Amino acid sequence: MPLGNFRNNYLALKVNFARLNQRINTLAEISPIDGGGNCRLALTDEDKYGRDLLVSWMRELDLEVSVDTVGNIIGVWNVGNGAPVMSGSHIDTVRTGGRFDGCYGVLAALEAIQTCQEAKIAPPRPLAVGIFTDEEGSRFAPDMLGSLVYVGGMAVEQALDVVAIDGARLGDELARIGYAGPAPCPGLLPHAFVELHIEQGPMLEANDIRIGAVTSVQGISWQEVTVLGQSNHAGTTPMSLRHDPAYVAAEITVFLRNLAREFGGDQVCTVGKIDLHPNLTNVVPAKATLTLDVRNTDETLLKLAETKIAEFLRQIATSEGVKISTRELSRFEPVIFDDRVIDCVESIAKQQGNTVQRMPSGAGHDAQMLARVCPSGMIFVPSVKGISHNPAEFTHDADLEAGANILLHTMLALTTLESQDQ
Ligand code: HGY
Ligand code: MN
Ligand code: MN
Repeated sequence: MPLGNFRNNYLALKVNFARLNQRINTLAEISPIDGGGNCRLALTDEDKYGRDLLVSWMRELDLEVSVDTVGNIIGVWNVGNGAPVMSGSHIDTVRTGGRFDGCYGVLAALEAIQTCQEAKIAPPRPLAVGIFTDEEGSRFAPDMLGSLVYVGGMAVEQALDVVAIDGARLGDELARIGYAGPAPCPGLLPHAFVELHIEQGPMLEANDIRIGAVTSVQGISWQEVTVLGQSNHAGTTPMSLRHDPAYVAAEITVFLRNLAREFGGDQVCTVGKIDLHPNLTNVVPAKATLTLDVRNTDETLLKLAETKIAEFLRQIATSEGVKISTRELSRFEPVIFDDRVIDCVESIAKQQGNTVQRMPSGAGHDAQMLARVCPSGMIFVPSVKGISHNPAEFTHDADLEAGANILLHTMLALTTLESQDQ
């Protein structure tokens, strides 16, 4: 990999892990939930408080802070010349989130910059940290919305009109929390991008490996399914006369489980959200609204899964006498990261004495959007018992520290990555 030896003068440089850990814990004090996690859904007041804290830390480091039209926050340490090497992730959480998902990557990037500043290093390029809006997509779909707009994959106007699961309009919420910024999207083009993240799955722990050099992100297909039936009396309506959306929603859930079993391999299917109306004990529901999260590393198989699901919906609509409509919430094809970035992560991880393996990402990440515009990659550290999107999400200090040191040196190494067109 054509990398200069800029960082060779600083091979012994290490992050201040106590400071990084302190920041992780301080951010985790904003909207804590039982079990040690957080609830900071995108663009809520809780998200705002987290944003305000991160911006204050960026300013303490004299970063040039900009907020763009969909609320992405970019902090740049203006040293050297040219496009920056950027790292970052997200600080919004799912409703039952852990303290590391996204936050660890943002704070480790901030720590990497502060470490360089204190060591009086002068990288040949600026270093930047990005905090991308609404990575989770739980409140406003699609997921990775902020980084998607940042790279020009979604129009700002379209993003601002996205309506949340609670009915709020994204643009209104941005303005309400004071993060409707002036900076344009597409945003500042990085020279390269690298994201540090917890694995959120069981692979590294099961293989007793400390670091993942992430090769790709699997394809993601989210859709909302609305089933309209006929509300009726739970006591008087014979089973043969029912058009019951709750039953249809249950059959769809079972169908997805069986489809994943039939496909095997990387296929995963989730029904994470089911809303019934009127949602009362003694009423056969009128309506069921459910979400389907279907993923595979193989785009052909993902498309086949979508086709099979659509066929099943048609069949059960007929057999149960209900009306079924669908709405796409997210659709991203699998993304392959840049070989040079993967090589860099892997070689630095080994140089620093870590076990490392190449692996795909089961979760979506902002890096998959930055990969559309610049050489990008990711670093994973293990999740204990593979648990995430759960307050019990946990990663051991030694793994957190190792990941942050690999991020520090990967960012420095990427400052001398030759541009493809060079
Ligand atoms: O859904 C995901 O994969 C990520 O957590 N946004
Ligand atoms: Mn995440
Ligand atoms: Mn997440």
